[in-house]
Amino acid sequence: MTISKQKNKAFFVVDGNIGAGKTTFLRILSDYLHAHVVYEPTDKWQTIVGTENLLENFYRDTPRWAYTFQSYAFITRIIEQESHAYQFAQPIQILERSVFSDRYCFAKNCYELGFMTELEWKLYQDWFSWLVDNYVIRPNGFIYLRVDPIICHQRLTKRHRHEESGVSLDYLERLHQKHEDWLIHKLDVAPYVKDIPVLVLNCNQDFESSELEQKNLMESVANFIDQWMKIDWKKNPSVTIVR
Ligand code: TTP
Ligand code: MG
Repeated sequence: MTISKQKNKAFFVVDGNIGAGKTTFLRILSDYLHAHVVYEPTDKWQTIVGTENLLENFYRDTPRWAYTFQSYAFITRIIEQESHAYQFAQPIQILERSVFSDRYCFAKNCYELGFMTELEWKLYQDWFSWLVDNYVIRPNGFIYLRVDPIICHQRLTKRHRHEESGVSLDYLERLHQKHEDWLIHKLDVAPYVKDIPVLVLNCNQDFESSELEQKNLMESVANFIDQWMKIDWKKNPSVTIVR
């Protein structure tokens, strides 16, 4: 049974560019809300067999590995989310990105830049639509961390994941536009994705080191989830929304 079929479970997705601060945001969020956080499975992309590192391969030779990477990203996200759903009792899960981030930002961008052929893009979209329509999981809301690409660049330089050393400002600008097209303008997205509520948070200001900024952001998230759960959550005392 997929999460979509489990009653009393809701899930929200934190989205944003590379280096926007999603992992940092989720760490803070897990302290504020009684929600279970599922981080992006980057470790699975970095260690697969022996010395093969798919993330590194992807950045080293993107046209060769883009389709492979997107396929594996899809399956590992689902496995990660499902395994957490069974391990934890909290009714709310918050995910770092989802298969929709891949579809509308990363995979699409790869195709547009010529890193996926016409055929690969068609195959990807075909199995993606079929799996999503039949088995996957519609998020209850997206939380979009909106950050200027130049700030993302500074943050990812600070984080220094060695595979990402070649990520350019130009690439971040393209991905930023993809997030805007998808989450703000809703360009070229499936109707059921269009209907999912989006909370947009301006995260340009450093929040890692500012308690006040953290509190403001967390309150916005709590309000967003609260609005969504208005009918149900009071009946369910295990959901705690701290303000
Ligand atoms: P991460 O939280 O690692 O960025 P991310 O999870 O969005 O990246 P990815 O897409 O790869 O998952 O933040 C990147 C770095 O930026 C990290 O070293 C912490 C730093 N940072 C700040 O210095 N100030 C901030 O306000 C934030 C949010 C992050
Ligand atoms: Mg992260």
